[in-house]
Amino acid sequence: MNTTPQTITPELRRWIVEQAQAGYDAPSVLQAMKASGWDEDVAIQAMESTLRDHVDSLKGADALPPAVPVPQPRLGESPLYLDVGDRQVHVITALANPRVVVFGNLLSDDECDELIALARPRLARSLTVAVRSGGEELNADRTSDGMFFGRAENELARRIEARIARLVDWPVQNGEGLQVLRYRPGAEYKPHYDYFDPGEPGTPTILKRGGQRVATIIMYLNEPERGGGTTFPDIGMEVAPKRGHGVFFSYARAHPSTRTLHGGAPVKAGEKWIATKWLREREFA
Ligand code: PD2
Ligand code: ZN
Repeated sequence: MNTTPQTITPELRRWIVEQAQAGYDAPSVLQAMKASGWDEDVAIQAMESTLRDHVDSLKGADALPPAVPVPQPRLGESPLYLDVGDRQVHVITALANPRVVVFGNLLSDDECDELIALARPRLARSLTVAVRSGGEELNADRTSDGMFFGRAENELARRIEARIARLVDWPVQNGEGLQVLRYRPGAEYKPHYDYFDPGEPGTPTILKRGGQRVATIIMYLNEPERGGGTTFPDIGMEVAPKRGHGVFFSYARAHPSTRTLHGGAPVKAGEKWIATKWLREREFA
């Protein structure tokens, strides 16, 4: 005699998922359900629909955002130098996955000095984009002082922007203005991703202007005595802050699978100055 009510309750669905997670195969679960009075057809239907829905919910949670095109230095034939019009940039180190390229001779000593001189009077304690509101806020993970140049704000910014556009083959209009940061001894930038977190409520507002960030170039304007490297914890890499050098990395989706977690290690002695250029998917107007 069958006295079990044959309705598929949330409790039953939870139990089915638990059995599957515990490693029981479908015939065993079916057997257990039949033994406790379930009609075989109802039990099969319950298992099928529950497990299909469960797999779909996992897909939704784990789904990667779609990959988008990213800036790419032309490294196809392993050149030692890249001609960017007004100078030959040196290819020091190139990693394919994640795409990380260290460049030398990206900026001249005079350009580094001029950027520092123009930025110094405008420095303020660094803000980061507040992911909740889309505004800006003080961030304890970033203990540097900084400022932004407007894009093409002066002749030097224009020259560097045009050079980078050519270096990584990406429209100059898709770049944010250059940011300059100064780290004093002890200052650091804790590991983070440069893309905007799609899960944060402020992100849709930020993305209206130019879409996602898809690549970063950090340029070193001076040399601290010790410390201050740019670290990539997922790949165990540290880029030395060598004056005139720059590190480029790209991220085709706003997701940790890009392995572009990176940070500015604490400066142990001296000061560290950098200029950062972030590149967007579309025109950053
Ligand atoms: O100063 C750095 O090395 C550093 C590290 C991580 C800079 C940035 N991120 C950045 O400007 O986004
Ligand atoms: Zn960063």
